[in-house]
Amino acid sequence: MKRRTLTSLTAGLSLAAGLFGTTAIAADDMRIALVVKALGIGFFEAAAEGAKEAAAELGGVEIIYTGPTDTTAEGQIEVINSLIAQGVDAIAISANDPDALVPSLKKAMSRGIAVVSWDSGVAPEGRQMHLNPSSTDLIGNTIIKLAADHMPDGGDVAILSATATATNQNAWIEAAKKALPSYPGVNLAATVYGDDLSDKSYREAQGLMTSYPDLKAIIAPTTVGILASCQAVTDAGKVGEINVTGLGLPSEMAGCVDSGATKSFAIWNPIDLGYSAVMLAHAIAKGADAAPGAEIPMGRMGSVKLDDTNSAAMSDPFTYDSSNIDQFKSIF
Ligand code: RAM
Repeated sequence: MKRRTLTSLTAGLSLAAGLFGTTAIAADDMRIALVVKALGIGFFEAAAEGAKEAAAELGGVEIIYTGPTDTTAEGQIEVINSLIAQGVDAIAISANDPDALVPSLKKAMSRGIAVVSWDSGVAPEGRQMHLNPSSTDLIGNTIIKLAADHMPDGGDVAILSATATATNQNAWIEAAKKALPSYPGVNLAATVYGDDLSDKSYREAQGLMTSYPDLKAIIAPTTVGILASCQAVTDAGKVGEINVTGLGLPSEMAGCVDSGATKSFAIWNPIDLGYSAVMLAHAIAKGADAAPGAEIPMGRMGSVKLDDTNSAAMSDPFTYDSSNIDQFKSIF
């Protein structure tokens, strides 16, 4: 009897779902939205792979991979509002701005949607927890060291970042500036913004070469910016003069390492990051307590312990150069 009731209920739901053009989901299924800075960025596509891996492992989880077409907070607000309307169970977001998204994410949380940020954070009042890829100070020091290691005589370097409001890049740049005094002779001449758009980043790199003719390195803490800078330096015939470094994907940077435009660069595993973000969003949506000191499991990645801002870090960045790039370029 009970079974028959359940069957007819399911049939009814399927019919209703069919009428509204959606797929019927079982009562304990969960929809987790992985919201990225913008669509079309290789780093986020790799994270989405990890997100899908987590969903398959958890079972009954659907991943909605979404984001605006450009790296703006306005675009992400539209995406968030539509996810609220769809009634997703959790939002895991890499933010284009720490503050601008807070009102819409607060609205999401007030409707019972679990909200976590990952990669690029949201201010604490707009999310339940934040997952950094790695320690901010470590990343800041790493990006300066990558340049300094190849500048025995010191000289000018410039940073080519993503957007001027990106939480992650701004935190890394601040940490890089703090680390600078440990590298005497290395002078940060300018910081410019390519908005994680290839063409804008390329033009900004060209501008740096014009404004600073003695530039020794471009440091781009963005996968889009580092690749565009490598292309600009290559096209300007300055390989060997200007070292392009920062944070990149081995799959995208292999040619730059082969040509010598990039001596070395760093990154953490973006697949693991997307996987971890989904594991955390799932745990919190299921009721895990996101409070300072709490330890939250994230599947094969172990667990993280939240600090007093409900943030945690995944793992250390890894450095790639001609000795190991071939091993990794087909992975991410
Ligand atoms: C770009 C994005 C992302 C950042 C990486 C390193 O893909 O800006 O947020 O973490 O670079």
